[in-house]
Amino acid sequence: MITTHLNKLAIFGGKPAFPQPLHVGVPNIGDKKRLQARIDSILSRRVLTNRGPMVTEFEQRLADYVGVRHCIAMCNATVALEIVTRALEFEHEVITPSMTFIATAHALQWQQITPVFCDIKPGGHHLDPARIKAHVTPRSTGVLPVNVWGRPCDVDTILSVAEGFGLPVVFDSAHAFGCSYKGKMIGGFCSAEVFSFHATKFLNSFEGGAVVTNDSQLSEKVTLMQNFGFEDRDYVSHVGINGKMTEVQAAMGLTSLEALDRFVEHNKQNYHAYRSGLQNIPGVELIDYDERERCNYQYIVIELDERITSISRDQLLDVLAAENVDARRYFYPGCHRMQPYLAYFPNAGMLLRNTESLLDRVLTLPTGLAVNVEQVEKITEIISRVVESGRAVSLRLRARSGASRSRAANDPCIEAS
Ligand code: T4K
Repeated sequence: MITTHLNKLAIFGGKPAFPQPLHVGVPNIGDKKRLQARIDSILSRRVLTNRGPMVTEFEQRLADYVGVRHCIAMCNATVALEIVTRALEFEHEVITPSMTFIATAHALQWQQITPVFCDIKPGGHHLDPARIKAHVTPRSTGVLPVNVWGRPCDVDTILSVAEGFGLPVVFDSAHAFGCSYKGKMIGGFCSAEVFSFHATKFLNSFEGGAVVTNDSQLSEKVTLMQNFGFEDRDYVSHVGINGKMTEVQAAMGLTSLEALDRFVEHNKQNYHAYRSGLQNIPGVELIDYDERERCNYQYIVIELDERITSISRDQLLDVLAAENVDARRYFYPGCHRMQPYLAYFPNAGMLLRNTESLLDRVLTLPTGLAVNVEQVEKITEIISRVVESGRAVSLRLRARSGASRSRAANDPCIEAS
């Protein structure tokens, strides 16, 4: 009986639940006519870049929305992180989590700054303020926490710990545009924060990012640095780079911004559908959003407890992939287990136990405008069915990979997968 039931799963020969892959991060597109009109106006104006009117309008709207004094739009969030940390004179060592997209660490390493990886809170996903102290050395120059999934860090405690050591803080808020902390929009909490408007973010400008800050001097410096340091036509006052956002990016950003409420509402409905579909599955926990705050609901993240589900996260990933559900293991295996960090600090994991344990358990599921509630319900049904027969699915998958390994061992022409 269980065998018949399992045979229906695509991984064991059944028909995939979805004819086409469902992805994490398919871009949300706003009103195409509005976008096309904006692009037409750019083409007629023939101002394509170098901080034209579309970029300045986007910056103003972003600053108003977040409630900060300054916003500098950029080509992407990685370059924005590089520029703002450089403007703040971060150097030598900066304390940051490993539980993040590799861009956070690379933005530092690119400038020869060592990312000093700090663990996350036990049972949480964010930098643990209690562990910052252990990583502070005479070479520390800043802290770069991440508001991962758009859920805020323990902002107040981090700021007070950092202040105690005289360290400036920049939040990597790549995921957190449109979210709040204690009723105030994320973006204005420290020296500066950085948003991403990459295609996969709920609000996109194709590629794009922004530095937001209330510090006028910093804003001026960042503005110069993202334009080669040009203060005037023939006068360069800073080392700089090209971090500029183009007019077409800003046109997309503005069009996305107009549709923001619709994007959030859609994500919220998907989130609620995931929540009700997953709530009674033992060993599967959906990372929740605090609905007393503003949230963008752009990431649907589950944690799997294999001791209860009997099926591992990676096995579930494979089962879902066969059904055309392209879930992702963000941010496996963790920055500290990627190069060059692994080579530089092979034992970093010893101080990152919570991070390592979490990264072996998390899975990000598809959402956004390209995914609807019916599809979410189907995904949660699959997860429920698989976990119900977790042990049988796991044994069958293991037997299959064991068989393919032994076939490979007996046949030198076959490579084990
Ligand atoms: N800090 C943090 C904490 C971040 O998460 C990120 C970026 C950054 C900093 C740096 O921000 P940016 O410099 O990128 O502005 C994606 C994004 O590329 C990346 O922006 C994002 N975080 C990260 C979490 O996710 P990948 O490698 O997973 O993307 P990719 O291409 O596999 O896309 C995911 C899925 O989305 C695909 O399976 C299909 C779908 N997709 C993607 C694109 C780009 C589409 O359907 N259409 C598209 O155009 O990194």
